[in-house]
Amino acid sequence: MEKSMFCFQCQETAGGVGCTLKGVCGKDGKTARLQDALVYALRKLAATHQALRHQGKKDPHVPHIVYEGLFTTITNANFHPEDLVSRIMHIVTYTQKLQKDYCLSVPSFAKVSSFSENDIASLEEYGSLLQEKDENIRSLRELITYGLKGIAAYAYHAHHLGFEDDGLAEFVEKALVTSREETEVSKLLSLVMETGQHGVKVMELLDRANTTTFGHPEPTHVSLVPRSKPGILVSGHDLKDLLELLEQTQGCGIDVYTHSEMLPAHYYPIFKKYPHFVGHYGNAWWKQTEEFEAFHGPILFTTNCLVPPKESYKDRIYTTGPVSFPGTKHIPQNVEGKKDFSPLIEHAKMCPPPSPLEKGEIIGGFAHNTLQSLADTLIKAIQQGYVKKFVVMAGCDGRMSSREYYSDFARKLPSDTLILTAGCAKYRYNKLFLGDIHGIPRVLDAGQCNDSYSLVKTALYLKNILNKESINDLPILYNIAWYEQKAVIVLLSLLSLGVKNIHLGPTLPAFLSPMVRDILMKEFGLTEATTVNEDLISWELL
Ligand code: FSO
Ligand code: SF4
Repeated sequence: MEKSMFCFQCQETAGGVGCTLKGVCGKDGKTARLQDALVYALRKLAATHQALRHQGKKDPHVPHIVYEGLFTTITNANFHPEDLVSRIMHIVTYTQKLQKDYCLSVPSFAKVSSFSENDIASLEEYGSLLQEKDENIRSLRELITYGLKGIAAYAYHAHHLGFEDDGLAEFVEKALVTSREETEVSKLLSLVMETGQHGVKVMELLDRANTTTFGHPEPTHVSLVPRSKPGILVSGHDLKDLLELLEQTQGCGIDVYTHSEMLPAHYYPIFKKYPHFVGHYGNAWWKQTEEFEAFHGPILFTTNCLVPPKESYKDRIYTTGPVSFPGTKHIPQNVEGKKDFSPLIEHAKMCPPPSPLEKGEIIGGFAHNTLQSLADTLIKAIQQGYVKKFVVMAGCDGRMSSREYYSDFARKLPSDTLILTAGCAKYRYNKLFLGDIHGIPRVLDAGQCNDSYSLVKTALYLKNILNKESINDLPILYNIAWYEQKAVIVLLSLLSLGVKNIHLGPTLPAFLSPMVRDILMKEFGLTEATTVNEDLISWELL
C-alpha cells in the first residue's frame, strides 16, 4: 500500500488543510516524504556541527550543505526522488564523517552511524511533521522551519556570490535543532521572532551581495516583445546563474529573456551590458504551462517555481542548483564553482524564435537606492497631499482564482496611492496601466521577493527623516500575498521589525493552529485579507 504524506507548507495546500495523497503542486508522496527525511537529516547535521562548534571548531562546508538542502524542500523546487535520495545520502555521510573525525556524540536524534539507503525510510518517519501530536507545538515548529527554508534560500544566493555570515549559519543550526526539541510554547514563540530577526539579516546580506556584485537597481523599461533570434528563457531567482549564461551566450546568435522572478535582473546595471539580454517573457510562475509552448527555446530553472512540465515542452526544460525534475536535464556546478551551459546553448540554436505573448513594456527598478533618491519628491508629495498612502503589496502570486482580489484591489485603490511591490505578486497588477503621480509610476517594483528588504529599508529611512516614533506611524499599509516559504520569512521579518496590522492573503497559512493564529492577531494585528471593498474601507481608502 502506498505510504501517506502530509504537507501543508504552502498557501495552496489541499482544502486549506494539508496535502495527503499528492501535492496540489504536483509533488508525489514519495518526494514529500523524502523532503521530510532530508530536513530531518539536516537537523542531525546541524546538531553535529553545534557539537563541533562547542569544541571551538567549525566545518566550512556545513552552512552551504544546510542552505542548499533546505532550499531543495521549498515548494516547486525539487520533484526528483532519486536526486533527493542522493542528497540525503550526502548529508548523512558528511554527518557521519564529522562525528567520526571529531569524536562527536549527538544526543536526542536517531543514530546514523551505520546508515545505508535502506534506512532512509526511518528518516522519513522521524521527519514527518505528524510525529508531533500537539497541534500548537507542531504549528510553531513548522512556522520556524518554513522561515528557515526562506532564510536558506536567500543565504544560498548570497553564498553563490561569495557572501557569508557565520552568525546566521549558527542561528540556522540552532533553530533547526531547537525547533525539533523544544516543547514550551513561549520558547518556541521567541524562536519565531528570532527567526524573523535573522530574516532581516539574510535579506540585508543578499542585498549587499547583489548590489556589490551587480550594482544598484535603477528605473528600467523592460520589453515584453520577443525578437527574431532563437531564445533562452531564464526563470527562478539566481542572478549569478543568469550572468554566467549571458557570458557564455555572447556572440552565439541567441537572445536571452527573463521569466517570472528573474525580471528584476534587467534593473541591475551589470546586466545591461549584454546586448543579447533583450526582454521579459510571460507572467507569474503558475502560468508557465500555458506560456512555455510558445517560447520554442530552452528554459532554465535556477530555483523555484517549477510546475511539472507538459510533455509538449518538457524536453526544453533545464534545471540547476536545488531544482530537479525527473526526465529533464540538470546543469551541475563543477569543482571550480562554474556551470557549463553549452547543452542549452546548442539546443537553443536549433529552435525557432519565441512567438509573442504580449506587447509593450514594464517598468521596475525601485529598490532602496532609487526610492531613497526619490525621498524628497515622495515626502513633498505626501506633504502637498497628492500622495495619501503607500500600499506594500509584496509577496507571491498563485493559481487560485481568489487572487483576482489583488488585481481588483490595485484597480480600486484611489489614484493618490502608490503601490510598493516585490516578488511575483506584482504580476497581478503590473500590467494594468495604473498611471503615475507627477511622473512617479503608481506601481513601484523593488525586485524579487527578497527585495522586500528594500521596502522595509525605505520605510525605516522615511521614519527617521520624518521623525516618527514607530514604523507604524508612516502612511504605509501592508497587504501581503503569500504562497511559499520565502514569503514566510518575509512575513516574520516584518513582524520582527514591529510592523503591525498586516493583511495576509489570500488565506492565512494552514500551518497556523488556532492558538498561534490568535497570538499573531492579538500581538501584531495580523489579519486575513477579506474582500476588496471591506479591506479598502478598513484602511479608509473607500
Ligand atoms: Fe514567486 Fe515562486 Fe519569489 Fe516564491 S516565483 S513564489 S515567494 O518562488 O520566491 O516570489
Ligand atoms: Fe501541498 Fe503545497 Fe506541500 Fe505542494 S508544497 S504538497 S501544494 S502543501
